[in-house]
Amino acid sequence: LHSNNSLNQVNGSKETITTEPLPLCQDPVIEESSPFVPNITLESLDVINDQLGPLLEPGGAFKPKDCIARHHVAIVVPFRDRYAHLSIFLRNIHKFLMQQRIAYRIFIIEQTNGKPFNRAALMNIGFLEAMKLYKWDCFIFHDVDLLPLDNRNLYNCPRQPRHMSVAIDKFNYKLPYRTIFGGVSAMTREHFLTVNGFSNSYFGWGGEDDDMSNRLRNANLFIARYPINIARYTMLKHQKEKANPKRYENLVNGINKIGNDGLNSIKYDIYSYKSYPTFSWYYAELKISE
Ligand code: UD2
Ligand code: MN
Repeated sequence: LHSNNSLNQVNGSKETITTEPLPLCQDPVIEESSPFVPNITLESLDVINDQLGPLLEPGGAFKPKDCIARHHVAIVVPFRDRYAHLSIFLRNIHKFLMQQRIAYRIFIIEQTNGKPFNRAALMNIGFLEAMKLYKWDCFIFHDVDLLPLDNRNLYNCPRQPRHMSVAIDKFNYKLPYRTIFGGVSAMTREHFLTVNGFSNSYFGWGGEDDDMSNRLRNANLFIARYPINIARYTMLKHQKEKANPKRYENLVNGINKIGNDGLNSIKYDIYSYKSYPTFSWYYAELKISE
């Protein structure tokens, strides 16, 4: 409420100027199929930052202007050495998300050189760093090379964890197997805390997503999914990473380690941090060993 005293003095009226409280945002309801067509031509990060920056708050954050967001979503992207994908991802994901009536911020968690890539540890770091900025209710863990293809794919967190990347062109738009949780997945803050985050034991390619799937089952959580015609994605081209030979062994032992391998055991330094117009960047050094 704002009352303008000087105005009252001048004309003697009791008039007050009030600001209506904003309504709560409504999730968009899209009945018909609504393709999102990503622009996958390469553009430099500088140009993307210049183009999209004015539409965003610094650090790649957004909230609707005309309503109060119902969902506060941290988008956490594990990253190293895929700059072409990063700029294509940013150019498209903001365009896609800005129309969803949610408040969100993009967290790019880059691993320093030295150790093999550890996607799961980076997501734990993303969770912890994001929580220092805001008490997000929803976390979406997102491969940098996946772009959504339908506007009905709403980026929020339902009662159960949601596997989002159900139908990817690379897998002929079919779910590879029932328990898959890799690619893009959504968990509430509570879900994530309940399972102690991801395991930090998976260095190199593979297994970390299945380990999370096991953690969820162990906590009596079930994987929800949008229908196959909505949860559609395209994967940008890349070479296949070398698979971690220990991934099966890790998976077998994983269930016994939930309580002491995860959010409560991750050790890292943030080597560098920067707020770019279209993303918040964390350069993280893992202090855990292979
Ligand atoms: C699958 C999963 C992925 C993960 C991975 C195994 C799907 C759709 N995707 O992806 O979620 O479980 O298998 O670990 O099921 N990355 C980098 N730099 C690297 C390596 C990886 O930035 O050097 C990041 C990047 O965000 C990438 C993601 O990690 O998209 C997954 O790695 P990938 O794309 O090489 O693996 P992929 O496609 O087999
Ligand atoms: Mn990939």
